[in-house]
Amino acid sequence: MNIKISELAGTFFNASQLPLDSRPKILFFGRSNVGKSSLINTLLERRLARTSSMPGKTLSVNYYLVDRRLIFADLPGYGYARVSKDESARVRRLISDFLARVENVRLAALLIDSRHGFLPPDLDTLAQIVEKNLPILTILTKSDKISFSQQRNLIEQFKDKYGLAAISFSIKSPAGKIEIWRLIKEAIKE
Ligand SMILES: Nc1nc2c(ncn2[C@@H]2O[C@H](COP(=O)(O)OP(=O)(O)OP(=O)(O)O)[C@@H](O)[C@H]2O)c(=O)[nH]1
Ligand SMILES: [Mg+2]
Repeated sequence: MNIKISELAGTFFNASQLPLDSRPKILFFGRSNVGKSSLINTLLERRLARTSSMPGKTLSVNYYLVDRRLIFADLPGYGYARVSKDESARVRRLISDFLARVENVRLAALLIDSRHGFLPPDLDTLAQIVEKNLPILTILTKSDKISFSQQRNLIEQFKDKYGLAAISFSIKSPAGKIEIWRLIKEAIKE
């Protein structure tokens, strides 16, 4: 995929700022620090989304416009124990208000850390995505941190236990990126 243009197209801290927007969208959900912004940067081949080794970097919904026609929505990370209760509740509310309002979602990518698997807040997010009937793709991030056979087992487990298609991804290897782009293209076909 040759991306010609990508740019930050909006930053929203609360539901009242969310625009009505009918352009096709790919959403990126996941716990704080799971690698959402890093994945977006890898896909766009640019350091557009800010990343950090400190969890809680992205606290807003950020829209990236890709080739003038597709929106990548980088969602704030949830489940980080060290943010205040108020902040954590604000993030959860922002995500659920966003889900209630967002239009034309072509794919909801749910990122899960390969080392930790599903944790309770992920199941909560999964339930929200399922309730909205959105097409879902589970992406097992940081796959460089586990072995090849562990990756395979995890993918099997996601299929058997949750009925979810999952793929492994690492910012250190191009294989996952090619596959994710293939799935995105498939999802945005008219
Ligand atoms: N080893 C390894 N580290 C990664 C990978 N992806 C992301 N990281 C690192 O994990 C940290 C968090 O990455 P981010 O992309 O900022 O995570 P995020 O999900 O956007 O986090 P929040 O914005 O806090 O929700 C950074 O230090 C990244 O460099 C990966 O595939 N492998
Ligand atoms: Mg982020």
